Amino acid sequence: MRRIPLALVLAGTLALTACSTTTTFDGEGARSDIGIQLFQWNWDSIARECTDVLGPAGIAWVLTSPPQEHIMGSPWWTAYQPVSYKIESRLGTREQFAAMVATCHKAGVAIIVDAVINHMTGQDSDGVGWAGSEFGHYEYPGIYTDKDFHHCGLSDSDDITDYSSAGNVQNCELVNLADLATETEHVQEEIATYLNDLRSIGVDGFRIDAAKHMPASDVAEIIDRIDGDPYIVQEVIRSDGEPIQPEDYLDNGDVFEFGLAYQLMTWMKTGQLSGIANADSYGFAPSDQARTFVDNHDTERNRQTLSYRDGAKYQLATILLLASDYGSPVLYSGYAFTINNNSLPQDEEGRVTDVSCAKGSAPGHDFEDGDWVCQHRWVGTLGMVGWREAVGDEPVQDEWNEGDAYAFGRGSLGFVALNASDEALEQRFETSLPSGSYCNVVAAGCDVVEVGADGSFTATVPAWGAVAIHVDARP
Ligand code: LM2
Ligand code: CA
Repeated sequence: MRRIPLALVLAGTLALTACSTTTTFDGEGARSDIGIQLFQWNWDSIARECTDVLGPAGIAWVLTSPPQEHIMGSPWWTAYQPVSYKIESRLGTREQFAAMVATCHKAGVAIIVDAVINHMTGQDSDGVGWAGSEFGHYEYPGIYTDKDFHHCGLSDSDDITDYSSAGNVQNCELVNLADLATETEHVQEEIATYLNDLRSIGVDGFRIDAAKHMPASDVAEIIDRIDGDPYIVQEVIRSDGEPIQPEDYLDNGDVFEFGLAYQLMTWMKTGQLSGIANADSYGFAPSDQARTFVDNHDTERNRQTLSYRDGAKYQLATILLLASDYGSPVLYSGYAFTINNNSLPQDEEGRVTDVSCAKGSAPGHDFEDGDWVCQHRWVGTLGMVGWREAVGDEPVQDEWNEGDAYAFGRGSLGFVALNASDEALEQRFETSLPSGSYCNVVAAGCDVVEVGADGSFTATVPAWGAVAIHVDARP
């Protein structure tokens, strides 16, 4: 299994006063290559989750929501309109942020920050940000003035209007968001100062938000200015026929593979789960630089992928994602909503309130707006996190494929059978596992599976469910 090159302070606390001397960690200490996006979780809640769940499960890192000062307002997306680079937001104070980093490190979990660096706000009138900084659309006192922004002149509003033109996509405004002149020395320096401030607190890496909207060479120059060797994953949404593709950014670091997320939804509809064994034939990014996912905060809203709403199907897609040898997975955990813009759980001042998981540890519940879904705690997901750790780098083998069902092993260490249909499936599977008793790790408790001397077992795979066994989970 590919392990991520992160700077991780395993020994816990890195004092706030320490400069950029993060201990470089080459991935040895991480038990898995699995990341998780905890969307809009506040810092105190992430810290607790690292200690209670993520560290014990062997999750390598958490992707946080943007930590910088943002515009006022109740929707979640205020976070994507930076007002300054103060680490002071609805998710918590700088002190709370630093405490989270230290706590997660102690639990063996690295912190990756969502870095919003393509733009500032999209507000046409002047305002005051969350931490009290004044701003205008193209004026951020002490940081940026009008000359630091693009005014592309390619459309009436200066908004992006043409995704077939790289210049339009990279120099015009994404939904009116003031577009930084990322090719300039000054802008690169301000951004790097922000990212290095985060590094000084112990942050291990960055998600580069809206990377498609910046030339790959600008992103490279910014990364060059960052201290040490942070982990980088870039958001470049794949869309066929566009001039800018994720592959253009591979020299800078990893990329999210949106193509796989779209296919996972398709495969759950067509029952062609075995398609994942041929991921390379779909024109996806190379496996060792692909960050795979079932959904993220944007796609669960624009409905281009499955989401928690799809219940058992979503769980099944997550099981397939974690079992696959293509790419390295990023789990997602957010809150329930019916309208994209609303329902972020918050107090009267707008502070995001602490997470408490609303429902049980399996899909199949109805959620109220604002409920924290905690889909990463579902038994099938946590069970497969352990399964992925157990099978390591072993190759896919012993594939079996019939109708809407698909099964495969990873060497002689683990085997999984998935059933994408409304009917339960009783089937005999041939595996390379040693004979003996195993626990089905995607079911609650230990549902025993007996593997015979010839390596085969017979099991009932539930409708829209799976059976997964591995050598480290025995009764
Ligand atoms: C991203 N990646 O490239 C984020 O993943 C995505 O969540 C962000 O959009 C986007 N890029 C900008 O960082 C979100 C949200 C938008 C929202 C923006 C800015 O999906 O709806 O736009 O954040 O907050 C909102 C309004 C939009 C308005 C804009 C500017 O929805 O109508 O445009 O603010 O005021 C006039
Ligand atoms: Ca841009």
